[in-house]
Amino acid sequence: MAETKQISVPDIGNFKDVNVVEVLVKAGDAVKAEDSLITLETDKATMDVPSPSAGVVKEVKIKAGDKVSQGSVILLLESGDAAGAPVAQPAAAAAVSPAPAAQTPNPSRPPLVRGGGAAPSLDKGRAGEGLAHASPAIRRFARELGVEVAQVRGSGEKGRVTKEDVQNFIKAALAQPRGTAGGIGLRVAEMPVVDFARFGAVETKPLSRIQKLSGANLHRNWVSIPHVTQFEEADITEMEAFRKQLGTEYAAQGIKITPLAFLLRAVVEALQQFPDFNASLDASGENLILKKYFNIGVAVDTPDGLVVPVLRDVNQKGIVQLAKELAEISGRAREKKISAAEMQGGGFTISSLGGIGGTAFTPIINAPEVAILGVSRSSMKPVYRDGAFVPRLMLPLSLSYDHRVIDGASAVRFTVYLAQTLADIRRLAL
Ligand code: CAO
Repeated sequence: MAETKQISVPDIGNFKDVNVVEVLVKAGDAVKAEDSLITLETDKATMDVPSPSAGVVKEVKIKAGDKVSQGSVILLLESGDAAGAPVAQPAAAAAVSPAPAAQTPNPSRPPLVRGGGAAPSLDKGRAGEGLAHASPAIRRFARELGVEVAQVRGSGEKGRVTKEDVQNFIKAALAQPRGTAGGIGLRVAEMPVVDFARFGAVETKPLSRIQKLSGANLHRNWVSIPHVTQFEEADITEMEAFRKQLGTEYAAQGIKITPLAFLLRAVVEALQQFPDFNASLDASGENLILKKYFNIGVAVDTPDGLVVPVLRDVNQKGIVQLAKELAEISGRAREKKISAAEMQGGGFTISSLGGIGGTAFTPIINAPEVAILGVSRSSMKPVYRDGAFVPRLMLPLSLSYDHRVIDGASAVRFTVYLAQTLADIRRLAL
């Protein structure tokens, strides 16, 4: 049975004749318990008065600009339930958000909720929302739509951001021309749509599922991270001699020892010396999370595209063990038998194209990691030593790094250290 109730301003502390800056509902609106009805503003704070119960607004008794105190009638609410929706006192108390309340200039201010009735929720603006003037309800509305209130121009009283302002902001964003990369404010010219068949025979080949998934990530990483690539050459003449020797010993057991197993160990060695390379920026972009574990992703080329399984705790494993795990995990990757969990938790990635060829390349960082090592094919080169050219096997390394986190000097120190470690693999035993 329907019942019409008067909803009035609850206890708002010592405030009297408080300015109504916004009326958020109109006659005919259906509201839920805790929906904001009006916004009040004192010289100290802005507060929303939530509805104590669900119902339909019959008549609004106040307008923006009115002055109200505790007990002033806000509106008539017809509830669908004779008993009225319960006024959830604990929830009402929770409506006073602790963080903004803590920012109230007068800490000895009495609590806003006493006894029954819904409490107004206070909001003085959150960090990052800068000087924007908006009620808690509008802030919530904007947050739900992913809009930063600080970016919205307020058209209300004293530059207050209204619901319409937020809606107009979204409309304007949606009306941006296609080709605008959202989120990072990058505007690029639209890609031309060309009918290639006008110039000769063509065939349409859909991208694989992996290509589509990794493509989106690669694109994001490429445009949002300032990449720099540092090149280096490591003298792996001795390492190769040792690898061949090991290879012969382990071939009987079916274990193939490739240069990548050595690289994994050497990279961990370098990461231990330079912890910033085994790290990620946190969500605020203001802190670096240093990882104390050494999980290394390895890019694996599969018929369906690139996948990056992660080898765990590489610091705790020897070359032979790593060679075994590499063969096993890259084999499973090619058979599409890698789980999502096996591709997570990395701190650094190696992309080795050395089995195929190449002299150098610029790998794309596997965000949120901050660096990736590209490896190309080793070749014999004349190296000038002690007054003469000597033939040495040189391995090209290409380290791409996030320049927000790593500076050029650190990057070259890292690659020099890595090259020295590979040149003298006795260091790996240290
Ligand atoms: N220089 C010279 N030879 C190399 C080498 C290098 N840097 N790296 C590997 N080789 C040799 C190996 O010793 C092996 O030689 P043999 O067959 O004579 O013993 C041969 O090349 C093939 O090696 P492999 O590729 O089977 O093994 P791997 O451990 O080097 O690499 C894996 C494993 C999974 C990383 C690799 O197969 C792969 O998929 N690489 C492609 C990664 C990729 O696509 N990256 C691109 C990312 S960006 O798009």
